[in-house]
Amino acid sequence: MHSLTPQKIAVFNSLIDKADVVSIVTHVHPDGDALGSGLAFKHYLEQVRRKKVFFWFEDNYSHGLDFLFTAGETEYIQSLRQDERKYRKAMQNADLLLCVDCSGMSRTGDIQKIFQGTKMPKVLIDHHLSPDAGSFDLCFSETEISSACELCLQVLKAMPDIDGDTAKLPMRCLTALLTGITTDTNNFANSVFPSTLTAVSELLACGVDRDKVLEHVYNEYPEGRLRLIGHLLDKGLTITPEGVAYMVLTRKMLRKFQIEEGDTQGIVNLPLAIKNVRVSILLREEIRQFRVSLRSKKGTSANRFAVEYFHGGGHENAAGGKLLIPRDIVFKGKASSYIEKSARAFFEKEDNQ
Ligand SMILES: [Mn+2]
Repeated sequence: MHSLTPQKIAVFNSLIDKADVVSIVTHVHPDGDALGSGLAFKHYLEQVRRKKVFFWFEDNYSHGLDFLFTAGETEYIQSLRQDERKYRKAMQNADLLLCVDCSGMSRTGDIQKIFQGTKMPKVLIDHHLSPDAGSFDLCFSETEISSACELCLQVLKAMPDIDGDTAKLPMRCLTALLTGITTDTNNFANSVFPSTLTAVSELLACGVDRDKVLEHVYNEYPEGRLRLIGHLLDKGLTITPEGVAYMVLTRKMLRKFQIEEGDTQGIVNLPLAIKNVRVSILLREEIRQFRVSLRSKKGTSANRFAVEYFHGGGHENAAGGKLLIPRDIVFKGKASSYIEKSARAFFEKEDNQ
């Protein structure tokens, strides 16, 4: 664990000491790991270090993650969203910026603009490939780890006031961490390392309610999500000869099945259950672009596919990107042929290596 040296922890600890107000940011379209790692630090900084904390993220999250927030917090976030100037100013005047679960500020969306040129120290805690370490004063980055939440737990445990004792962390912090580890490993189906199970074992020993996390995250979807999955798998799934499975989720479908932001999470994993599928791609229609999610089986790089054909990246077997209209395809009806062409080119290269 080379990113977690005592020197770096000491620097981070003194940056926290010197700060009264801390801003935390994470990636757009936040998932369980993004919210979990941001909230874990929020609760630690507020309850253990007595700091004022602003945690901000663009877009809404899946309803299954609502339980991470109290009703008052949700209301507060909504009120801030209505008064953009207020939160922008508050975040901009912070003494320390913490960026979690993204490889750099460019992944945080619009919010990045307000931190450009600001002088406050900036710290990155992340587990993606190729982090933008140069833009941060301090960087904790590991890729051989399940999630940002697992890395956050290691950093938090190394803090002098926690001193290796997970039980000293607030319960809401621990619940947030378990949520991120659970969702980023797809409920312990991928990216599980020995350290992951050790971390989770500690969280459970401290009394985190895993049943409650699972119930909220996996068993509270709206009905439309399951019906949409049925529709997509039956009518909208194509598998190329190279083993690339793809599905295109149109705005019309989202409307028909009453699907909200966040409710499509996990759908991209499903085609990997098919024997000859090596990569699964889900396109989601937006304005003048498709948002792209990619998953791959071991031995095939979703990251490389995303970098080469979708202006994106992420992890070796889970990545994301965009398909731009008209830059990549002339109109949205060309998405299928773009994927099929990319699949051929990608595997021609890959299989010749
Ligand atoms: Mn993550």
